[in-house]
Order: sequence, then C-alpha cells, then structure tokens
Amino acid sequence: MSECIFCKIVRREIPADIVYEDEISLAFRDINPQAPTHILVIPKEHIPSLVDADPVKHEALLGHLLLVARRVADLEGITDSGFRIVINNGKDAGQAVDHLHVHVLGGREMGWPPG
Ligand code: DGP
Repeated sequence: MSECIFCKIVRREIPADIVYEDEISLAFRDINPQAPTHILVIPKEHIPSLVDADPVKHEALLGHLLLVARRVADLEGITDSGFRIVINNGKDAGQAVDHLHVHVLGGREMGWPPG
C-alpha cells in the first residue's frame, strides 16, 4: 500500500476537506492555503509528477484534471473574477508532494511573474 500522503487522502486514511470527486479524480482544500480559494485537484492513480505522465495512457486524464479544475473554480464562485492553475514539477519549482496535483488558486489578485 502506498505511503504517499495524497494516496492516503484518496483512500480516506487521513482527512481532507473534499470539494469534488469522480471516478478518476479528487479535489480538496490545500492544508496551507496561499489564497482565499486554494484547492488541489489530483488523479486517484499515483503519478509522481507531470513528467511521469505517459503521453498516450494519461492524455485524457490530464485533460480531465484541467476540466475538473475549471469546474472547481465554478463551484467556488471564482470563475468571473479569475483564477490561477499551477502545476509544480520538481525541485526548482518547489514540488513538495510527489503525487501529481493541480493547484487552483483564486479569490484575490495575483502578481506575475510568480515567485
Ligand atoms: P507542491 O509544493 O506543489 O508539491 O504543493 C503541495 C501542496 O500540498 C502544498 O500547498 C500543501 C499541500 N499539502 C501537503 N500535505 C497536505 C495534506 O496532508 N493535506 C492537504 N489538504 N494538503 C496538503
């Protein structure tokens, strides 16, 4: 059984504030929010990071995650004001959890470029 913290959330072994779920994805509030809305959208399948996604096998899954992110933004009421989608990949990007996740951030104005 995987020791991955997000796999444990998928299996309900540790709690999370889940806002959306379907057969292949789960969305829950980030434990350390960087904006009024900060939600993580993950595949239920353990894929360590974006570069580990298979170009053929995971093509539809990656599209699905983005569409779920859009849906979550709708559920949170931040579609009109705007929101940001972030995928951190690897050390320099600050990826801390080795389970592919899409950050959905909104509810405040954001700067560019990101830090
Ligand atoms: P990243 O730096 O892209 O790997 O972002 C990982 C995010 O995961 C970070 O913003 C904090 C969040 N996180 C880490 N552990 C937990 C947890 O146990 N529960 C929840 N809800 N979020 C977590």
